[in-house]
Amino acid sequence: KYVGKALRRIEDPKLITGKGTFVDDIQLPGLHYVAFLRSEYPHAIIRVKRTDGIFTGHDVNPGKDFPIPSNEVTYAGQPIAAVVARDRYEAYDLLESVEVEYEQLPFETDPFQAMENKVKVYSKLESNIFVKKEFFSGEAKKILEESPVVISGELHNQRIISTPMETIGTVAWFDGQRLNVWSSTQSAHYLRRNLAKFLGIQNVRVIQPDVGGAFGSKIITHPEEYALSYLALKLGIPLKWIPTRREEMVSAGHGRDKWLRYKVGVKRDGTITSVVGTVVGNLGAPYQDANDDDSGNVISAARMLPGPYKISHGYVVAYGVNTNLTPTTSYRGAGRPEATYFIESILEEIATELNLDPLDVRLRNVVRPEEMPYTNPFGITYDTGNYVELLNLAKSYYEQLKNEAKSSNSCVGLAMYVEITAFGPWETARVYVKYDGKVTVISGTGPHGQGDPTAFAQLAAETLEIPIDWVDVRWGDTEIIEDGIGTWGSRTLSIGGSAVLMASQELKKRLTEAGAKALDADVEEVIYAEGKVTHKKTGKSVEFLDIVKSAYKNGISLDVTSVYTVKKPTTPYGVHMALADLDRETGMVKVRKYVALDDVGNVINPLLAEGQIHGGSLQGIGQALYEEAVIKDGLLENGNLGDYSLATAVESPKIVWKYFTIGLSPHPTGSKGIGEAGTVVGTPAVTNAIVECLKRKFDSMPLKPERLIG
Ligand code: MCN
Ligand code: MO
Repeated sequence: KYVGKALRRIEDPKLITGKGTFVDDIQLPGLHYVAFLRSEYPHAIIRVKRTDGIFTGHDVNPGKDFPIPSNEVTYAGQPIAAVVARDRYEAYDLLESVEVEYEQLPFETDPFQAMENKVKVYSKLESNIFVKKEFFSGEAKKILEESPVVISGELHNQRIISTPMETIGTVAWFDGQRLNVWSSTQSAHYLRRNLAKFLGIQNVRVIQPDVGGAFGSKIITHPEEYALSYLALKLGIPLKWIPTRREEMVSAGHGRDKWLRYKVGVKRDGTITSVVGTVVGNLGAPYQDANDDDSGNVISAARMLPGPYKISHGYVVAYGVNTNLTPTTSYRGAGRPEATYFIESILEEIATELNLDPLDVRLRNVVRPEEMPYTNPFGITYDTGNYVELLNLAKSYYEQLKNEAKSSNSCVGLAMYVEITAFGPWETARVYVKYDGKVTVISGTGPHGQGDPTAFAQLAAETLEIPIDWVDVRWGDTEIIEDGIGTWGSRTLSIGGSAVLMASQELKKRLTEAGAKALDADVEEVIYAEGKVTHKKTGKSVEFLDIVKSAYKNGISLDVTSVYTVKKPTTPYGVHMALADLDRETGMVKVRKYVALDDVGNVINPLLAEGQIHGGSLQGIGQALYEEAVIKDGLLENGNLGDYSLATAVESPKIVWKYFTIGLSPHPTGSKGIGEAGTVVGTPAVTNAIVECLKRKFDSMPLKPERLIG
């Protein structure tokens, strides 16, 4: 009744009437404000003069350069001292009085140079190479040599900046017994674990208030969050920290910045025979939380390089390298957009070189349905789906877009993807009914704009066969559910939702038991339907509220917590197409129309899923055409929203979304993730359109107007 319906979000009325509570709305008696002084240089030894109200690395973690440096800074924008004041204006005024001496050191921002270790980006590192991993199968190098056609080159998926509407920010208050933390985060539980470990105390409560987006940048615990919590514990007064947009852009959400050097063997008919590649990720400065996170994405970019194509011979080596730039973290798609941009640019190059139709080249190479589940040469298993069928379904849309393109200044780009979503290790859900008959669903995840709470309500209402407005959904507080993982990797609906489903099913059992008690019958003699329990023989029934009363009277607990453990992630896939108009005189590109076809298994709420495709694809378009972190001499030059161009509603094309449920996921919801699909594939769909127009390849993005003329 509810699952599969395009319901509007239950969380919206509060948010769109301005009644949300974001971290900056938190007020506490005696609240003080913290601001951070930030390094002006990419690499230097610092000496900060310690005076009243100014806290340095020596105060927070003496002798260590974590979470804020005592001695050595490794990127411009790194927090180096904190000031505490009565309000935000006083805090920023106070910052100006802090005296810092910098002794500049040689710095390196290029990852290939950094790999040579001539300049150590941090004096305590043994090597700038944070991680190196190789993956291979078959005889990639030999087959490559024997291939009739070899294409080769370098591609850069540029550094971009995650820019949610709300910046990061934290309030922390030690009440004498417990440290209470409110943070604009993607996971209250994860932040609690990190803070408890760093501070060496157990009694930490973290609350995720309403969050205005994150896109991956609020997964890790940021240095300021550690430092602020430490100061709150030490000073015993409530502290608030909210960065300015510029501070956020120099320090918080850098992502991507991954390179591929490749050689690909191809037959004349477009069949790929071998892929040999080196993937290098510029991780930026040493910061364990960020480097652990994004080096995983470098490896994922390497292992997903084959895309949905059957490539038996492959060799790839992946490096995650430290430099003197802002540390990178997960940014929507996290490794899969890079892999997809790499392989889809390569397929476009094959089509151009061999004069083949882009859709035909893909059809020739995709994994066949009879080969599913398929394990790619780098060990990633694609579970379910039919890539051939989806490409065939895409044909008519592709032809139609080409017809709409008409002139040679309008071109259609096509890109396909397979990605991995719904990561483990597990997720929790708690579902309970109070005496008033209201059903509360609590999730251990941390949705922050995606709409999962509405889907959770749909799953619970459908399982319990009750009206959806009896269901209340809550999340983002470590006190209301024992533990949790969080929201990232498009896992929330599939994994968090599966936990909700399990808990709701168990609750239904208990309600049935309570209903039977009320009817003086055995459980076998009754059935539960539409929120009522009915005696099969007598036809007598009890209403929901009376079932609940019977449960309380008979000591049957209606409070269920379930943990759903993930055995494997799952692999959604799709084909996206962009119709772009190129003004050959000015080089301006306008994406006029965008068609997205996705198979994400069961779709629980098509409206929510479509919203994800709209936002995600527009971000994908933004990376192709507009976004880049411009860095000169180790300093970010466009760290503000005037200079950093994001795609807005004005740049948005008409987006058409169709979904096909061909391959179910192994999770109880049958769903695969869709939260990142648009950014995974949107970028190459657009760059490929421009390659179609200009018949020349590009090795980096964004495709700015000045690069497209002449
Ligand atoms: N959905 C569905 N059926 C499916 C899959 C999803 O109905 N088969 C719905 C879900 O109910 C949910 C939405 O689509 O409302 C996305 O669900 P899911 O794919 O599980 O992704 P997550 O909720 O885990 O979201 C995480 C993902 C990530 S990793 C980033 S980054 C990202 C994204 O979501 N950041 C976002 N989308 C964002 N959207 C907003 N508004 N803000 C962000 O910061
Ligand atoms: Mo994410």
